[in-house]
Amino acid sequence: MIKVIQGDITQIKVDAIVNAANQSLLGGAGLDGAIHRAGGKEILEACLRIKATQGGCEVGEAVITTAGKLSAKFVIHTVGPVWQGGNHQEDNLLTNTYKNSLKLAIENNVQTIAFPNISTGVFSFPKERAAAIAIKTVTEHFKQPTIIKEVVFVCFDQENYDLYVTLMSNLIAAYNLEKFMEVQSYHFNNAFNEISKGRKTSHWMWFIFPQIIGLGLSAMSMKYAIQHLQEAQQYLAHEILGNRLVAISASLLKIEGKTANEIFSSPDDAKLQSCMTLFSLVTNTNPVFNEVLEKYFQGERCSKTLEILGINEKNQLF
Ligand code: AR6
Repeated sequence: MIKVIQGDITQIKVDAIVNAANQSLLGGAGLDGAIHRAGGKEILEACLRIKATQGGCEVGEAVITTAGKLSAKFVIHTVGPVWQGGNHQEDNLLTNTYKNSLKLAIENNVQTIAFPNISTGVFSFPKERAAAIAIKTVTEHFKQPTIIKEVVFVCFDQENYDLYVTLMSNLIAAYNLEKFMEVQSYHFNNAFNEISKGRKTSHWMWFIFPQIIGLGLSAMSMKYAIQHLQEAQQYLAHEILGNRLVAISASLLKIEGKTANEIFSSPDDAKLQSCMTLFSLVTNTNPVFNEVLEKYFQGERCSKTLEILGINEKNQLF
């Protein structure tokens, strides 16, 4: 699991916190100074022992010490690159700080680890670029089996926090849309054929006509729930998913003389209303969703969906 919080990393209760150190390992300004001050002299003594045996720490590498008086068990000291314009291996070296810290964490049986925004202070690495590298490297890590249960990105300043939140939400949205792409590769054609013939006969409602989270409790409905209006917007803007939803909704308009219940049965007729309600609310949406609501539900939107989205029908619609 990956978490993003805003705060002081010296106060975080995890197995290991990561320090944005320098090659001397003797402490410094910024976070490095804060960690040594809060953790006490034991940390510096441990750093000195490492320095005596290996002479310091190279850029991109990491070493581990006690966390002294801090509530973490360990401090992993890693040395980020100084930003020199981007043509001095800065991206690779920053990637290595995250990779090598995680490697060292695993070797020491660390399961929860907190990272600061390495190199983005004194070392002046551009914050957005650094955030993208940090998130990508940690996300890649979780694609392999690992003993790490939780990575916490601890952002000190507002700018970094906002950047991490935005990048993480985009990543989650992309991941969610990928789920729909995968399942629809097996089921969309079949669903489209059934609707074209005027009768839904198999199980595909959740991932063909997606609905807002909170309507259903089944594992399927949770897995394919849309998290918020912004995600519905991204779904509709997706070249394949958006066009498919519009196409299958438009094919509903061609059916003559049947109610939603006769096409979908219960409760999928209600799910259709929820889905159409959700997508009708997307900014600059396609008119087809309102047309389906008109044709099958007398223009009435799903009240539960409106409630979950916090929309007052009287104020916003019609
Ligand atoms: N908790 C979390 N993050 C913090 C904290 C804190 N208590 N304090 C600062 N930050 P920096 P660097 C953030 O300068 O750029 C030292 O002198 C801060 O807002 O500490 O890798 C070392 O000895 C920033 O986003 O590290 C090196 O010489 C991030 O931590 C050099 O600075 C990193 O800022 C390393 O520079």
